[in-house]
Amino acid sequence: MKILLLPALKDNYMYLLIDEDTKECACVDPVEPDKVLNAVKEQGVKLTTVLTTHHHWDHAGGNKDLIEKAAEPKLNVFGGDERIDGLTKKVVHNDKFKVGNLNVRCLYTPCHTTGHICYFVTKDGGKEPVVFTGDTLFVAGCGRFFEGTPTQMKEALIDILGTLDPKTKVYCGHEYTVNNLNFALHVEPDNQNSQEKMAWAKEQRKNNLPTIPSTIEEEFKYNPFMRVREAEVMSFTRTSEPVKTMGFLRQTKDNF
Ligand code: GBP
Ligand code: ZN
Repeated sequence: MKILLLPALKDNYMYLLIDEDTKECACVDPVEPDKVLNAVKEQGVKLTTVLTTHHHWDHAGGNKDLIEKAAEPKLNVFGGDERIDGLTKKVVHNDKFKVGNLNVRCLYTPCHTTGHICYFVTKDGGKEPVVFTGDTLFVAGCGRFFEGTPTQMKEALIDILGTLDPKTKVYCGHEYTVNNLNFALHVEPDNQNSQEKMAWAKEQRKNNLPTIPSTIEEEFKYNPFMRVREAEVMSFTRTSEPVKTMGFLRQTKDNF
């Protein structure tokens, strides 16, 4: 399994997911189709699949153009929302399919939008799995709750993404890490993991490098939205209830 990170627009990330055995590949949220097709050509791989995390234009807005421009006559376009351009297969929670020899499992994580899907990818006998989290989970943060509730985001982050193999690599939809850590340190000023991640993230950005991927294990150490069960975070939100904590954190960050 090889993953290529392709920056797009101001702070979006697209990805190429390549199965090195078969040279088949998928792209995630190809908002800038020309960049994706150039990378496909350069890698000498065959693009068969589009994985769309959600319908927002900065993620799904390139689908139509890509379908027209792609060499493969029939790209499979997966997603969990009828509002996604070019959708050929609407998926639901735990739907499974293959990209070459790679196994993809769909994780339904509504909240940022009602049809948001994360894609969990493994290789039989392979190393650590990966998950493409779109605008549900960011490094050190999460997406705004445009179409959902604190209960839904708690389920998405804790019960679904949080129960994946801790070594799972997290590939998210935007480069928001430094901003997110600013907020994380507002919530937990003494969290050494957040302090260290901030120093590293600032250095990466200074050198024009991405802060992606992280891992699920790492997110539990500094992401306040993944830490809604921790005493330190609940003391900031003044409740002992994870869902209420989630709601309070989101509201606070929306106004931060
Ligand atoms: C920052 O730089 O950290 N304040 C952000 C950027 C995702 S994009 C602005 C922002 O609000 N980004 C969105 C988000 O969820 N951020 C998490 C956060 O602020 O903690 N989008 O482009 C956004 O989803 C969009 C597109 C929104 C179409 C609505 C529609 Br309709
Ligand atoms: Zn979005």
